[in-house]
Amino acid sequence: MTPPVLRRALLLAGLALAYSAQASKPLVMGFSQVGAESEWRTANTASVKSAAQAAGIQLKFADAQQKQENQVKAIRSFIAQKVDVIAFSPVVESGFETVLREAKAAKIPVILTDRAVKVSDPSLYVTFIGSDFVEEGRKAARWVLDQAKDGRALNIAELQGTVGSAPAIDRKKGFEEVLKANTKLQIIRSQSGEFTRAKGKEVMEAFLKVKDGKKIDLLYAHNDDMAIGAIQAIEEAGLKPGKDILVVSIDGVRGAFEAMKAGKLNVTVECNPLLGPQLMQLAKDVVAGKAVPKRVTVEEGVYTADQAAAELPKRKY
Ligand code: GZL
Repeated sequence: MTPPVLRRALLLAGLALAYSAQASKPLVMGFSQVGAESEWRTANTASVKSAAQAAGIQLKFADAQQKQENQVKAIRSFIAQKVDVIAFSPVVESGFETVLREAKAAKIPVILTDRAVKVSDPSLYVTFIGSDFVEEGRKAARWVLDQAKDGRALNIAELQGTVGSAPAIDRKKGFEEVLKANTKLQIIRSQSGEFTRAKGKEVMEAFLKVKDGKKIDLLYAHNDDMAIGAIQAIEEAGLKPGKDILVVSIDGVRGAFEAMKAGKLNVTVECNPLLGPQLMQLAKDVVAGKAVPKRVTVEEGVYTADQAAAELPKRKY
């Protein structure tokens, strides 16, 4: 019969071992990424993966190839694997409520990164870290207003991002909100280029073929990749991008700085993809039960063609 003192010592030793094993077990994060559609996304994925490694977080990474059903499947899989935390960038705003309720029922905290969701119950996610897309749209429109200070009229073509996605909805909203200050500035063509170079080029080719007697003076693209595709279409139509057709876009990726340096893009509104380090710290705080803000924003600037050459060597993505 083990004496009570020895029994208690063995129990405490067992508890200490169990605790230290638990404490040394790496935090496991399930991450569902939109896809690999743009330079921005590539930089965002690299930031998430390198930050997870630096933070000692075990990352289960799933690329949804821009399909919502793949994101729902990935989140369900993370729930089944009993990860400690789920993080994802929702490809579109709606249609995630059911699977987020499943995560809540499984007591797995969810962090939104990059893009937001529309849900009836805000407790379905703990926090959202990402840019203010409405403000990005406003910044783009403010540059356009400045170009038209001399009273000129501008016909605008708009390449929208993925239909139903937060950046596409909000960048359009912010742009139109500011643009209405000048009725001579009119959006005459608008269609989704799905945030990709290929689709951006294809849609711009179609814009340029429309025979309605209206000349396109300016292109507003919701991301640099579509702008770069459209620039190719403009050149193939025998026009000078950045001059015959002014080009305004969003993201601030390296390709945009190269296009500005070449005089083919006029301005890019920065959208910071390097969310990895902040995301990993949020995950650790959430799992440790610490209070975190419901909304975490990121710092971003606006870069014009005259700044491109000096800025290019400094760009981190
Ligand atoms: C914005 C991000 C958008 C980028 C695009 O935070 O969701 O998706 O602007 C990317 O380049 O495809």
